[in-house]
Amino acid sequence: MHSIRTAASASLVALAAAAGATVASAVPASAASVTTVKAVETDFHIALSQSAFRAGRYIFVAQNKGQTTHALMISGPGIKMAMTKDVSPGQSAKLTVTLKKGAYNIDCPVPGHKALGMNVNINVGGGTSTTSSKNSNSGTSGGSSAGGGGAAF
Ligand SMILES: [Cu+2]
Repeated sequence: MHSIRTAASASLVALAAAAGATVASAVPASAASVTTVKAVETDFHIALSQSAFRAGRYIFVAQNKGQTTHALMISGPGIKMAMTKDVSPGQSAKLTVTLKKGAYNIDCPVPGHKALGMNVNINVGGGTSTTSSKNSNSGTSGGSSAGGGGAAF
C-alpha cells in the first residue's frame, strides 16, 4: 500500500512547517504574551471578540464598522482613560493596555455614544482557569523561508 509513503511525506511536511514556525516565532512572544482583542464598533454598540479576560497585556483593536466616528476608551484598575484616537468609519485603531484583576469599563468617548449603548463592562480574573486562548496567529503565508537546506536526513 502506498499509504505508508503518504504518511512519511506528510510528516516531512509537518516537520518543515514546524521548523518554519519555530523560526517565525523567535520574536519574544512567549516571554510577554499579548492577547489581541477585536472591538467592533457600530452605531451604537461595541462587540468584543472575547468575554473572558485574565490579567495580562492586551491589544484592543477598535474597528469602526459604523457610519460615524467612534473611538475606544478603557478605564479601570491601573488605567486612567486609555483611549484610541478618533476612528473614522471603516478605519481601525489599536490600544495596548495591561489589565489587572478587577472590573474595567470599555466605552466610546465620543460625546453621547456611551449613553446610546457603546458601553461594555468586563471582569478580569486573577489567574483562574477560564482560559480562552485563541491562537489566531496561525497559517500566514506558507513557509517562505527560502531554501533552508531541506530534509538533510
Ligand atoms: Cu462612538
